Amino acid sequence: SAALTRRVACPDGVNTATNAACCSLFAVRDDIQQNLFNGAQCNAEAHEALRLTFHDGIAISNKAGNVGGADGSIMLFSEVETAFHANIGLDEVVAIQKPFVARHNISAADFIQFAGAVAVSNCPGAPRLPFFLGRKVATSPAPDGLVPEPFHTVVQILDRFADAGPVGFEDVEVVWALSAHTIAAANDVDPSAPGTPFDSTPFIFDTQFFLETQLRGTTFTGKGSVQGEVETAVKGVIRLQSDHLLARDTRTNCEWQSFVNNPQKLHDRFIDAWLKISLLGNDQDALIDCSEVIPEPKTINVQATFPPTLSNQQVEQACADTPFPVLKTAPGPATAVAPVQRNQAL
Ligand code: HEB
Repeated sequence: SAALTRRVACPDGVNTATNAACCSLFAVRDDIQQNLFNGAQCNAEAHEALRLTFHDGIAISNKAGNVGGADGSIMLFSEVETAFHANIGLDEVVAIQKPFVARHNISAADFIQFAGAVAVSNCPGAPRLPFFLGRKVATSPAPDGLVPEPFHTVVQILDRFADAGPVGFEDVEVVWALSAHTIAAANDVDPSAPGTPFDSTPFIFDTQFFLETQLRGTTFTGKGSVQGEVETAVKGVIRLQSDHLLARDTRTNCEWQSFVNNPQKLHDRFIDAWLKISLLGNDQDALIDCSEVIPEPKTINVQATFPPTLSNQQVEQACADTPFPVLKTAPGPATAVAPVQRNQAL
């Protein structure tokens, strides 16, 4: 109907929006694209912005009465929460993001999720994430122990997600959410190798992460054998023990494999899982849909490929129902994947 499509002119004189409340987000978007993501890049700051959405959102427990969630507590009570072991490294991210919140009319709760959605839009191949405005704002810090660690068991991780919010997450939804590790690196798992990516293409939102984690591990990047890390199949890449185990556990292995070379599923399910994370502690119906402010990501057309010299022979087949897809091997010799650098121009 006309009522649903009618747009309002924003006070900035440039933009229009379906809801006037979304107007202020255009300036926030333009500021972070320029000054946080260094010209709309899928850089380390963008990766960190996505990680922050998870660490703020997941800190809610059904057992403890569903206080918190995506409420900005990780920023508003950063002295408390960034000292938690699972939040290692996020003190810097929060410090970098705080001035943006200060100079715009937006809550920390909304800003964290908004910045994460914009960040993902900078990564070629990514889905366009939805953004809803108007979250409840934290009045106290989250308790410690609610953010999963890479050295946790599969049962611990699945139980934690199942307890996040009144509805919780199903086992398959945990796999969906982990698509985020396709644009990710670790700085603090092994501090001797900062910026070590989780797959060979940390600047592209593709399915390589699901493929590469299913390969037999043969080597460590960095000093190796630290808590939460297992061997990787690809030089220059780090594999979290948690990702390795979820790729192999009977509760999650077929779902994991189903993402390999399936970018459409990657899009659809990541939107579902991430939206849920971004709304934890809130009622979607009480928020305003401002998704139109999120940029449209660049599309890509890539086939999943085994990294050079590797093939179906290196697959540690875990899913009993379906054979692993038959895929080509990328040409050339095995070279080490480069670390993700801070302030890297891509
Ligand atoms: Fe994540 C990163 C763990 C989930 C997103 N991770 C990360 C790391 C770790 C993790 C350990 C590294 C850190 C450093 O720096 O060192 N996760 C984890 C676990 C889990 C997870 C255990 C559960 C299973 N994530 C997740 C999710 C998300 C994420 C769900 C979203 C959604 N992460 C992320 C990102 C990153 C990470 C984005 C990257 C960051 C950078 O690059 O910096």
